[in-house]
Amino acid sequence: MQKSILIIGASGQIGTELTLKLREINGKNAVIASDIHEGNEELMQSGPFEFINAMDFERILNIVHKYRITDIYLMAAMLSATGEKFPEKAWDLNMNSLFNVLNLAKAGLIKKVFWPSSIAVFGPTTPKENTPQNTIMEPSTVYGISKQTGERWCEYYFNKFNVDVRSIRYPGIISWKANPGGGTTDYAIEIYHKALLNGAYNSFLTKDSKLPMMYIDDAIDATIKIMDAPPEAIKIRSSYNLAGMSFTPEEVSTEIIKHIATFKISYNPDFRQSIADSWPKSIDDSKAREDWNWKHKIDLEKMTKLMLKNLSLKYQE
Ligand code: AKB
Repeated sequence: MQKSILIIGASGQIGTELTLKLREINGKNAVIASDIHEGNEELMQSGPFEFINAMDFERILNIVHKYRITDIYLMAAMLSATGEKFPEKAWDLNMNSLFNVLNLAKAGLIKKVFWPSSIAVFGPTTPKENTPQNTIMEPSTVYGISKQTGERWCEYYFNKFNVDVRSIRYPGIISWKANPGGGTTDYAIEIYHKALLNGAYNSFLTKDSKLPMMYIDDAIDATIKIMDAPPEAIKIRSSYNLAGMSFTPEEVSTEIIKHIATFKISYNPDFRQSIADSWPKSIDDSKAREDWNWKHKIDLEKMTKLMLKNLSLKYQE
């Protein structure tokens, strides 16, 4: 059967690059982008686009019929920092959108679902270094609570209804094509923009706030790998730990100084500090490596080169 993919939340940070990559692999007409607002020019010109509110079941159903969709990637979510400002909205969006898609799969209308979870499922009582796949999970943000609950529902739909849902716990994702939206790890993107634009950055996390992070190319690669794996290889149906690198604001700054010698960083922690403090510092992702052959490629040094090169070209346009 021909694959026909729907990306919900395609105009966002990860959705944009995921759509572009899936179109490169499957052909532009096999990948339908959708969101509540238009994406950047590259996304909008690369193939079909539909307006979809992820909470509107009838609208999603309509698009599933229209394009005979087989696979859905649900990338719409309210992230950790914005979620703390709008807790009920975050809960409604993050949970209802997931039920909409899981129920389509339960009804046999689509074949496969990708739903991202996050390191936010962990909390202050979780072991911080090399956080295991199975461990104490007491998230303290609305976003984290919604992702942990979502993981339980994914596993439940797989066990009870045989829904082929696959998920990974994204660390902070660093990218340059589309802006991030309301996360705690967003400092690690802003810092590159400000380094190029102002030569200085005022960090909202302290200098030693170490967090798990990943360059976008690795995140997209992992997403496509888990979706392409044979069903029997996917032994975890809640969500897989996934790791690339871990670093602090001070370490990114040291790396940037290798390229922009005059770069200066200052620290002015805000409400996002307590979110960062509740999350792991590093992640054990050996299960993903064993089960579906996951390998990351990009470290802090390579990522810094890529971010500065691509953003300077973007700013010259
Ligand atoms: C956030 O900071 O909220 C996200 C995440 C780690 O899921 N980037």
